Amino acid sequence: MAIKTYKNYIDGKWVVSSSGETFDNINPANKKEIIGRFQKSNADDLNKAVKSAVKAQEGWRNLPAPKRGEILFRVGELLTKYKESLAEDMTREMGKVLNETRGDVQEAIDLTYYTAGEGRRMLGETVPSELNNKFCMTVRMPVGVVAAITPWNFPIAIPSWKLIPALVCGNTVVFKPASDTPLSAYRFVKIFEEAGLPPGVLNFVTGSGSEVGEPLIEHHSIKLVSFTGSTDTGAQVAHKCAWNMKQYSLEMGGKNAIIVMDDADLDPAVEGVVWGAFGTTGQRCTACSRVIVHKKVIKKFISRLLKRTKTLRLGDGLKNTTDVGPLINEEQRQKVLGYCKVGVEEGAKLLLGGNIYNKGKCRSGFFFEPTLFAEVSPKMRIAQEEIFGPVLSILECKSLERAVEIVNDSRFGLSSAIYTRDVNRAFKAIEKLDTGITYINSSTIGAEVQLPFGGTKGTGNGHREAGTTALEIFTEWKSVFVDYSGGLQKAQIED
Ligand code: UN1
Repeated sequence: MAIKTYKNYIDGKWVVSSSGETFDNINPANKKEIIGRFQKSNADDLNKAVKSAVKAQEGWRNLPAPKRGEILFRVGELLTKYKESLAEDMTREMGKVLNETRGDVQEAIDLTYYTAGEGRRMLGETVPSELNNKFCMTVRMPVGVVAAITPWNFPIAIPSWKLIPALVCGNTVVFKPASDTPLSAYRFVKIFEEAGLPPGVLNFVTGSGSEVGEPLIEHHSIKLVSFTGSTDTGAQVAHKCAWNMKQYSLEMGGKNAIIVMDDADLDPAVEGVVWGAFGTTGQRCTACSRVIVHKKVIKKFISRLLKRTKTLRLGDGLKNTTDVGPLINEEQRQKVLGYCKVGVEEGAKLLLGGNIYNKGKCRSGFFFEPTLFAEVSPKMRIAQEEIFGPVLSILECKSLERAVEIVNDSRFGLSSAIYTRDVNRAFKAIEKLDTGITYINSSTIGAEVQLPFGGTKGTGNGHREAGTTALEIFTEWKSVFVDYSGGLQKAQIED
């Protein structure tokens, strides 16, 4: 079959890059399969995209918000209509199993329906004035042109967290997706086009971080950068934006942990840990990469966990016999392998896995064995650094207080969980765990869109995506004072 070449979307037109070059998008479950060719764009393309977003700004912000919301509702309908084929394309380019790519699209549908309704809410406040005959209120205004820079692990869900609220709030957008998953991003953009989004309101440019991402962040017309990705890149985004007085919202790494107390129901705890650690092949920022188990139950827990983890079947995510797909690319696989070596060197006990998986058809993909390390101590690198792969560290604790200390001894603060049947312990954990998300008797993954998503410390910069909190990122407040006294009234001044 001929390999299709996909274009950029600028000012409502599908156009090739002025570089004249493309890059290949490959299937991580079978690296010989080229899924498509995408534009290797450069600063010139990017400038055109920003220019088009600037041009479209006035018209889009003047369209009443409920009308903007209506277009986005159509996006939700089209995502629903194409859900299955979007999921299939996503599995082919990203590797995670079909059930999870369906979930990825579903998360975008949920987010879209939830957030499109903001077109008829976008609540401000009315508050009393200190003077008679004066009315005070707040209204939300668009920020301007937004840059959306997104990762490959949730190729449609995470872009939806940015594009949908940005657009409903009246901003225009330049969208640069990760180079490992441009097809899902392309299909998402096609849906906006089909839904009737006016030209220039959403622009799509594929290419590398250095050739597209950097000039995008630095472009003087970009008012806000919404970025999800690694903490190192996020820090660079922050520096650049701070220097140019731009706003930025960052969603970065995690080193999420599940606590299993001695009173926990162990079977659901094992299921929750396996789902959190090996779902999406461990490539979620919410993935469970540490489990902290009470001394009294650790032996039993480990034996059940080991048995359960051994049942996981690796393979092509398109097959319904597969539980765990490949990693995204060779670079990521080498990184994960490197961490497994570090774990052994540091003295952790390798219970399972620890290596590249090359059996049968998996030989042609970037597969890695589900890995369990026991006897991990809190300061080891495998207990501190984000691995972004199917590697779980098991740590021991003697009390809830100690378990909480271990969870919080991290530069990240995204998601945490505790398995316990004791309501007092559950509430203590909610109070003490320093993360943006906490689950009781559930895994660290699977946040729902109507709640804020994000984390403390090195995970973010204080913002939260999704929920109504997304509006805090994508709008500016305006405070309005209406004086209907017919004279001059002075606030704060005594007559
Ligand atoms: C991510 O890992 O980057 O909570 C996003 C979850 C998903 C989103 C994860 N709803 O696991």
